[in-house]
Amino acid sequence: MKNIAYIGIGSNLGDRGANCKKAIGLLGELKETKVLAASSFYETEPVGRLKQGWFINAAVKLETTLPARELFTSLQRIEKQIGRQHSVKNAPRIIDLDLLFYNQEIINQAELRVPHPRLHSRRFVLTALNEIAAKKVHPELKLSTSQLLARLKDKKIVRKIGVK
Ligand code: PH2
Ligand code: MG
Ligand code: MG
Repeated sequence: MKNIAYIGIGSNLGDRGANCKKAIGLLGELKETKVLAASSFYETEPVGRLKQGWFINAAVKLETTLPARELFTSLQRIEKQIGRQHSVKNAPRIIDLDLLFYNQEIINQAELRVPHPRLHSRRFVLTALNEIAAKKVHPELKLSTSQLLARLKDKKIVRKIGVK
């Protein structure tokens, strides 16, 4: 069965653009997985209490036969492969791959929540997602990405940068 998943990509350590590009390449190499669309890259002001460097963020659309749980462990494997060290929550990271949506599924497990629990309140996610999934409806909030973006309160800076 073909499944559609959206992945949020972020990096604020090292060569941020190269890290994101590498992640997209590795996502495309996953078993029976194709990258159907990729957003532009955005430079984004960090969200959260921790003082840290600006991020590069992007989003991609995947078609995959991997079940959500397997896709999630594959994302963790790719994060490791690119060199992510897991330290404290929300610490600066070489790469962060978040499973934003998996079909219209709602998953509430200890380690894995889909849709991503904070996607609707973050401009850096919604701006990238809106490029490739403006009409996609959030299965819990019943609003499309463009509707979520229109009513968003987050005022953090998100600016498109040229490179992909
Ligand atoms: N990720 C976080 C916390 N804050 N801020 C930006 N701009 N971009 C991110 O990807 C990001 C963040 C935790 O995953
Ligand atoms: Mg994240
Ligand atoms: Mg993450």
